[in-house]
Amino acid sequence: MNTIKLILVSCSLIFLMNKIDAQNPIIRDQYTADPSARVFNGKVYVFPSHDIRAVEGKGRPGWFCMEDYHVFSSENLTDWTDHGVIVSQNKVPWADSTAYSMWAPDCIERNGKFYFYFPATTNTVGRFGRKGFSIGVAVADKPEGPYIPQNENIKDLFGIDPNVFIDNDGQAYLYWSMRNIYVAKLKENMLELETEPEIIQNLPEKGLKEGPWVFERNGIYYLTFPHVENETERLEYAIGDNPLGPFKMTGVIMDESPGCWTNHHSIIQYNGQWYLFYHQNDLSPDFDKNRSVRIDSLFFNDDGTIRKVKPTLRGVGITNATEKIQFDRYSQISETGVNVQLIDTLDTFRGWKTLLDSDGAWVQYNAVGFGNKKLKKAQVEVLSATGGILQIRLNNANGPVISEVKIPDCENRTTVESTLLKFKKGIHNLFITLKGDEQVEIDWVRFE
Ligand code: FUB
Repeated sequence: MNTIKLILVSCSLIFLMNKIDAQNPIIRDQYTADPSARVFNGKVYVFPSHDIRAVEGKGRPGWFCMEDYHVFSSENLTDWTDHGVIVSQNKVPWADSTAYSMWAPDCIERNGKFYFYFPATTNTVGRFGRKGFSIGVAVADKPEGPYIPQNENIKDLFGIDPNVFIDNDGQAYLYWSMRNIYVAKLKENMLELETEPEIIQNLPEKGLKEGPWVFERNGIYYLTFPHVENETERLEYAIGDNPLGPFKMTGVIMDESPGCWTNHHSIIQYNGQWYLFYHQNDLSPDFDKNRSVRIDSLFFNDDGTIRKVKPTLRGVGITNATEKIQFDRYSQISETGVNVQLIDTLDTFRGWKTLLDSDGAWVQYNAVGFGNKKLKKAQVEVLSATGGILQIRLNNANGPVISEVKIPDCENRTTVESTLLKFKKGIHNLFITLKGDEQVEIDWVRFE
């Protein structure tokens, strides 16, 4: 390989291995939806759909538009690596490469191979006399790929939202949806159905059901899925003692979210904690078919039922004090005097800013890791036409002040430094409070 080629390959690898640090949403440089999370080799991998904006000639404007899949990985649920495109519609022999319909996927490991299941519109006319959704598989030796799509979709399967579950006895099951939720056993090769598809019974009859996700915990099989009980999708679950059912409707995991009609999720346990991966439309407030993946912690009651998860902006994971702490992804805010807005509504990928404008207004941001090495300064990226005073506090809105930041009047975004009055090692919940009634816009805070 000559030098220029080598430089080009290295540059594209750096691009593909893009590192993203995050709270919620966890990926902020592109739209992501329908997250299927898996633990492979001690890391969490997320296989989402990849929403893009449809334009004339590329997808159907106003509708879902997806042409490929990326995979992301993380060891700390905070820093995410984008491994780039793993499957795209023009590389799948059986898929219509003009359909932009690569909807919710899933991936599973078996005997050292990684099986990536994805729906797409077929390029041939099916049993309903038209092209329709089916599910196919792409296989890889590593979770990051390369994935090789099979030549054919799974025979006799019409539907979307594949989910695979392998039981303790080694039997694999494929679940999917098409108004109802279906299940069939998979053959040992993971590529073909072993049994006839069956509709799972005893689920709500009215309202769309889709996006199944099945897991087992302490002998209970959980069938979890989005369902439209009222206006938009909420996450519900049923339990049973067999992967084929019968299942009994048991409860709601997450209520309907305002602004985003769909929700689609997965549930995993990682390092002893359970997590719910789901999506909302944080980066596209005006169009809910450009979605973004979020994570929040999930907890069980002693009887095995699932406690309802409240969606948060803070999400999960520890934020390192020396990295930019985005307070707009807050854990909590005061009842008045705080407003979170997009920095640029025309380029939502630039993120958000926090506006404080009344004395005592505060923003709480949990789980900041200060480590053991003494930090001496706070840096705050701000904008304020009048100037003002911010106080950074520990533990609560009246807790000890660890830094007082005097903001000069500035017309452009400015980084202001202040001394760290107290250093406490470990992980802390931080508060920023406004002293006085001046208006101050905060982009981020970090410590040195
Ligand atoms: O992403 C397209 C579709 O929206 C998914 O397949 C459904 O589960 C819903 O999230």
